[in-house]
Amino acid sequence: MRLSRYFMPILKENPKEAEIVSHRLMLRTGMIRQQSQGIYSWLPLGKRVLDKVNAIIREEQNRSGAIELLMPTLQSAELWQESGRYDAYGKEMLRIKDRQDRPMLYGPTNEEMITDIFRSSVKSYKDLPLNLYHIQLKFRDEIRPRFGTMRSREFMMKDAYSFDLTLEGAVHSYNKMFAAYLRTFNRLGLRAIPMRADTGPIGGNLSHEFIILADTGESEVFCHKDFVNFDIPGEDTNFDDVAGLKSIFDKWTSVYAATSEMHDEAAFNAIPEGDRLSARGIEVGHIFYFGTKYSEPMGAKVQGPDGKEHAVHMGSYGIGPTRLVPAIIEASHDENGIIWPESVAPFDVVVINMKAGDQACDEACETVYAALSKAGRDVLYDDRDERAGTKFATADLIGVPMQIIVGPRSIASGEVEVKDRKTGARETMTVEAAINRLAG
Ligand code: P5A
Repeated sequence: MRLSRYFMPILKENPKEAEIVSHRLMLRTGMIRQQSQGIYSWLPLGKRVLDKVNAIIREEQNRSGAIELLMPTLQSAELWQESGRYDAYGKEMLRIKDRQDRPMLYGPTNEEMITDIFRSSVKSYKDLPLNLYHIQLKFRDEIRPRFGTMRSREFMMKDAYSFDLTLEGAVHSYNKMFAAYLRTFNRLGLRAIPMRADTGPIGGNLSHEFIILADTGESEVFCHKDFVNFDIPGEDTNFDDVAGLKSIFDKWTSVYAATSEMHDEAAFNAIPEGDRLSARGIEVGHIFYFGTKYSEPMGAKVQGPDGKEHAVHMGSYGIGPTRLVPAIIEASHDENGIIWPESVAPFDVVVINMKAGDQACDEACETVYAALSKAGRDVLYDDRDERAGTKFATADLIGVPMQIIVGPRSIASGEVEVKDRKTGARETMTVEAAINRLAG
């Protein structure tokens, strides 16, 4: 991508309305734009990151055996009347009427709709277990939307829904998502801690929130320090291995961790003082087991091996991609801007032409840009007619992991500088060596 032809509306000043660093940096780099309170457009740079986050979420959901579909944002009120949640959900639900005066709503979550899909076609236990997910926009008319896309009214969610014949089956489905979440957040460069959590309007009594520790987080959390040393399940995790997945769950829930709603002061104080961690955190995921709360009233039943009808045991599992992007920034930035983990960086490499218009610089930049693009890297080429200092500041601000700096003096001897955004380490090498280094 040539920056001169791209759309990246960078702000020179720090936006006043932004209270936390991720919100400030997302606005300054032109990743997002507020359209009305708590409702955002994702501009091209932000969209690239969001897509990469979603691709990792999708890969790990698929790996665990979940199956992707896509449900609509608008739902009929009737479904919610069946489950009893239409009235119970309160003012957070945006209620609308269509031209025939039929009550509709902008979905805040999809338990009812997926239960309706399930009951319309699954009739036998032989078709279980089943886990269906989508990545879709949601709307919750939050009282206090704030911190940009961290807590917005319209936001994206990956929501998965599991169906099992028995409680034991449902617990295994829960453990699959538990392990998939540990892998997902780790690949996003984050250490998420699963904590016992309140279930709120979703329901049930088994639930974990996945929390990233950050001073700017909205949740107050309490846990044992040991979490930093726990192993993340590997790529070769067998998601059909019931005992194996249970041991992952048991390990990660073996030491104390709870959000303030579930906090048990006595249990926390039983931890040796030096091992206690009382901190703030960002909830990036939340998983629930709620049994037959929806399947019973909505008639989602299957025939069991005993020939009888059984309401299915269900769970639901959410991740917030549009919250994860700012959460990653909260965890990874410095005074000059964002430092993207490689896995979600909007570009892998930025090529900085210090003197656009200089023949040797232009040619070297074109060579590097073409070669790295051909090698499959996402390359941003800063070919703008701007001062070198402005270009360096932009590259640091937008946080692309590697920079190739092409200046008239060094290119005269066939050399460029390669800079690592995270460490700041710089190395001078030939154009060819730089290409080889960054192509892989
Ligand atoms: C689980 C999937 C649910 O809604 N139903 C379907 C269950 N859970 S939840 O905890 O309420 O939300 C899941 C995740 O969505 C993100 N999230 C938000 N992100 C941005 N702005 C918001 N206002 C917002 N509300 C929820 C969080 O990451 C949460 O863990």
